[in-house]
Amino acid sequence: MSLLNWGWTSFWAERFQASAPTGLLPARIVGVSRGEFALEIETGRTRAELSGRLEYAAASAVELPAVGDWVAVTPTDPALIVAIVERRSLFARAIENGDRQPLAANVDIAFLVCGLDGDFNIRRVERYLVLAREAGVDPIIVLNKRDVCADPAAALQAVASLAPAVLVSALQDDIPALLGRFVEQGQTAALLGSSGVGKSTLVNALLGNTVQETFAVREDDARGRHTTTSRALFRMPGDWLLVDMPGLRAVGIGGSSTAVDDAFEDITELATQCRFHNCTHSGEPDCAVTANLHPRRLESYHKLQREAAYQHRKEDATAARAQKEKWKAIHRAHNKHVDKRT
Ligand SMILES: Nc1nc2c(ncn2[C@@H]2O[C@H](COP(=O)(O)OP(=O)(O)OP(=O)(O)O)[C@@H](O)[C@H]2O)c(=O)[nH]1
Ligand SMILES: [Mg+2]
Ligand SMILES: [Zn+2]
Repeated sequence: MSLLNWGWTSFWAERFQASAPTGLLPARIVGVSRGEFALEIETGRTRAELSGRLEYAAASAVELPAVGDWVAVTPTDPALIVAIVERRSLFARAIENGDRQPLAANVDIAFLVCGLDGDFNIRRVERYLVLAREAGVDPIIVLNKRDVCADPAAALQAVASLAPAVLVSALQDDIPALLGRFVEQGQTAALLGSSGVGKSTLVNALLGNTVQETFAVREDDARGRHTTTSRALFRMPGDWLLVDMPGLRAVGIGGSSTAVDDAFEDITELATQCRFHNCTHSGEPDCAVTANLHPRRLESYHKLQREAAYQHRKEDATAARAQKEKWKAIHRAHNKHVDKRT
């Protein structure tokens, strides 16, 4: 099977040529599960491991391969992943230690999936939109399970101003038609959303058969279980690609204040009418944002801005620490070298 089926274009060929050492093959990561990688090479599917060098040199988790990445591998079995081809986009979320966890790379379209069976929460949608802005990916809001919602039209209206949105039932509707129209041939999309919102059910509906296990969310353990446990890239009829992944419990945004602003374009627009050009929209006189925006949306904006600022400081500290460790390692290696000579 050809790499063309997995999104390979002249764009990637050029990027690969520009950076990959000779003798290595291009491959796309199509599965990541507990540090093991499945990939597609020109001749088909194979397993892969990280080269020690790539693993060792990574100062952050985002420097390790993620599903969707194009990589350079050795022609061995298992293949060794030697380098990551420069990414076009990266979905990542902030994790505890100031680092970021890569979720999916080289994604063109993000389907932000909500379930209208109780999971629906517009504040979480706002958070996902920030993540999409950070990644530089176009978001589509997918409101799933419309069949069990008393007023799906109201839910659609609540998000309609935020991003393109679509109301679906993974169990009843023509999902290839409803979602496929957002994705062009050769593009890669990803499904993001909490556990149980129906991401894997959508994958199955798109493929017309059951490739992903799904599981009913039970009241008592709805918080605890994830049915999907690995990240995987699937080929869709119509020749586009789709990432399914486990539901995200925590959606930690990164340290970009601009990404938050971009996700709240209504605020940026209103802010041009505030009396002070540096208005923070927190009690200044003649603030057009405070006057016109729903208080809960403004509160959400301030909260996300605070979180981005906090994350920014943490990322700075982590980066400084990683840099220090790198130098220490270099010095250690150097000293060893000197010891050997004497
Ligand atoms: N009524 C209804 N149920 C749905 C719909 N879509 C999915 N479900 C059900 O919701 C449950 C969870 O679906 P999954 O597809 O496993 O959810 P998921 O988002 O993949 O969950 P994780 O893999 O844990 O992240 C299953 O019982 C599905 O049958 C829908 O449109 N309507
Ligand atoms: Mg799933
Ligand atoms: Zn203001």
